[in-house]
Amino acid sequence: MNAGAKLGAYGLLLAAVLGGGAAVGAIAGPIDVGRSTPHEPAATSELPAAGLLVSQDGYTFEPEERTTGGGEFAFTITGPDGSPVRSYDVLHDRELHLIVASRDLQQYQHVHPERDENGRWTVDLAEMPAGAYRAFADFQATGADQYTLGVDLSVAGPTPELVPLVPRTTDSVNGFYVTLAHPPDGTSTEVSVTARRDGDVVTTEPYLGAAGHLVALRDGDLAYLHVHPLDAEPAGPVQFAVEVPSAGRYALFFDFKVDGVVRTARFVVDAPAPATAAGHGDSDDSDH
Ligand SMILES: [Cu+2]
Repeated sequence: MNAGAKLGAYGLLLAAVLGGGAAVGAIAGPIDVGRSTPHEPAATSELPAAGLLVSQDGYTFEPEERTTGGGEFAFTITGPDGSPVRSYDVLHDRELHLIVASRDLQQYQHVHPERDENGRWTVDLAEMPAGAYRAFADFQATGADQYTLGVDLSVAGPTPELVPLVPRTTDSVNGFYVTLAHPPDGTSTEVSVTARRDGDVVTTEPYLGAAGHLVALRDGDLAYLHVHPLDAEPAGPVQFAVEVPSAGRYALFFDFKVDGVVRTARFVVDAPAPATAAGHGDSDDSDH
């Protein structure tokens, strides 16, 4: 394994690639995002937001139950031939990443199910408050593209009042104080994150083949963003590139490992409008 925490800067850079513009408005999630811009849509969105479809190119995310109170969650990914996929490529150290987030983006779990020889995946989920959830399966069947398929789940019970999602750049998690800074920029959003324990900056341990794992979900429809770690080494700033499909509010969930324990810090940021969109005043040399 790896040594314990070392002193050092600990950061995260989030580069928002704001290319898709309003074209993403054509991809309707189960809940209307209500944020489509009034501008002319860009010609194409080369990287449509993931996680909005339960089935894509013949691959389908099929949970055995659509309600959960925690405990075992079982599902299969069926392939174009209709049978469960039984051969996967490894992405970020795992064959499949399962993310469960509440619709209000207050609850989050990132777990790694186990697969049996028949292609049935099972994992124990922690208990979650009543409400509406979405589960995401991020995987790459051997010989196919990478997909992130999403399905709605519910946790029965009296639903608590909806908590509004407000920007937040600090989080406290199990003795760690984690801060996020992102200097505003017209064409990208750069974010650096520092985790401290007892006032000392800590360096994360390798987790899922990188210095940490970041998932970004869009407020409104829970679009699941493509995130690419830019640094494999935990020492020094940790950098990610996040392909933001539209201006809007995003929740960022940063899984980091220290002393062998994985923890999650949660932030909320407002990504700027794409510089190429008409009427955005911050960039005057756009070529569109
Ligand atoms: Cu994972």
